[in-house]
Amino acid sequence: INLRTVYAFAREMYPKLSTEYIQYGTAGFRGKAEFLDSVMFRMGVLATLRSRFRGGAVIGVMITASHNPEPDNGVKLVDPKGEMLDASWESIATDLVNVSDQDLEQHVAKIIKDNSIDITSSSHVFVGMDNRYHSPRLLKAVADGVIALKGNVREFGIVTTPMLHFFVVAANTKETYGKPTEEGYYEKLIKAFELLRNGQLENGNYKNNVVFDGANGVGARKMLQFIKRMNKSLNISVINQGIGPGKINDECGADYVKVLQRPPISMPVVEPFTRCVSVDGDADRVVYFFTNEKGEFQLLDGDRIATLVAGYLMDLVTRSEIDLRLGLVQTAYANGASTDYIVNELKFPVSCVPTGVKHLHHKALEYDIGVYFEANGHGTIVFSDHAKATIATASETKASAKTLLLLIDLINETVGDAISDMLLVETILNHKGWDVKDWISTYNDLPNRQLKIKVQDRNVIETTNAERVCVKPEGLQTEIENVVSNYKRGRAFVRPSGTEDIVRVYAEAATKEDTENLAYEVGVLVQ
Ligand code: NG1
Ligand code: ZN
Repeated sequence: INLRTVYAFAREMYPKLSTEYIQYGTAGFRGKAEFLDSVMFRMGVLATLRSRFRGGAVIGVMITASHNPEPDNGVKLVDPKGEMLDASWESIATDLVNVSDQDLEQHVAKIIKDNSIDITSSSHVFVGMDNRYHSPRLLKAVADGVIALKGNVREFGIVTTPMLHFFVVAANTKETYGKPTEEGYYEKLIKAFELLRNGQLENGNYKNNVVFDGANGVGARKMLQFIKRMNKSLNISVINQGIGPGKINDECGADYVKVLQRPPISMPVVEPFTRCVSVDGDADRVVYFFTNEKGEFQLLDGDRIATLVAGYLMDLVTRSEIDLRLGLVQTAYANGASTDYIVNELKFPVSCVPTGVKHLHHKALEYDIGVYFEANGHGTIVFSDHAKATIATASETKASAKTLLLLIDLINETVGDAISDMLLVETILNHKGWDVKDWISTYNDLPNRQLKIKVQDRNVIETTNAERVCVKPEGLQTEIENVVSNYKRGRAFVRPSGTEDIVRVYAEAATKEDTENLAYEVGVLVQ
């Protein structure tokens, strides 16, 4: 392989247009699409090297800016087991993207040497993208990066982020996880879902219909595909389908609904207490919401899903008379009331980790059954090999264990998957005979508020203790604590965002008014 080709490609087709430093953050590289061509090309190169480094295992590259606005795009790498790119390679990615075109060839040679990569070995890269109009152009750049290093590239076109993770894992497990195709994905989830329904479409308070807000993103398209393949086992009406003038995530989708705590645009008139679901632009996050009889908006976010799932799994494990270690992983953004409920009512072990799925996923792997969710609706459940074997054995005699076994197939263990998570929630509510009223009455959320604060350099803020305590700049934490102490059930923290050039403020307190004031006061301290 001649590394000259890499340089030639880069110079001729993907020149670096901006010298602004960019960093591989919580969700890979993000930015305005027009500056990302060279980033994409180089990530194609890196994915090829990473695949060779991992003995030829498939590496995934997903092109999306998730819940961010339409002009943005981004790219993240998926490691062989479906995990986010290993942290030790994040800095390799950052350095590679920031070198000049002139230095690129030498830099690639250095990565190869430093990591003892056999450049002649085989390499496999899977690429997927969301439905932003600039994604196809950027996908070509990634593919050219792979081709420049003579790797094998397989393009999946428009897919959700969790679908791409699924394909990577399916291919790397020699298809024991599933078939690495779009049909293979639908087939596995729908089969499990319909077996779990077992013909029982309505039960108690549970009604068999939902409204699905697709955020004008890929989730909408894929949900329409699900509907075509399902045996009317769930009536789903899809809004914000992404056809027409609606822009991705614009006044719709999981992030909008969660952060602004209001329904998305284009909501049809529905009966009070109708279950509504919002996913984000690449369908790895999901939240539920509804309006009550007074027309008030009510949110059921990632914390609600986590507690629902945790309680249900615990119940099944107990009834199956098997001994497995269950645990739930949250971040500092989890509503305090949800944590209290899990600890005091469900008596479920909980841990708190820094923001970002990689941290949650990693921690969840420490349990036999690890449930993890960010408050924004990003999460899933992972089962250890020991758990799978134990459940399989018990399923021969216990109906509850048989249900658990089917749930494993319904869950996309590789990463948070909005559609799979939604089908899981639907299954649990159906089995319990619950409507949203039953679900929301398990505990009362504390009012909470997030603010985005623009500062000169967000990285002057450093945190510890899973981001709940600020250690730099000095003195800020004491000031925050002083403010917080004036509020009943008050809690607040600040941290630099890993995906936007801002500092995030989170506040919760006993009343809505207190929460607003607390968030404001902490925001002022940061500015
Ligand atoms: P940052 O921008 O680092 O807060 C946001 C979300 C994360 C995660 C990433 C990736 C919040 C508060 N933060 O990260 O949970 O989802 O985006 O998409 O929701
Ligand atoms: Zn997303």
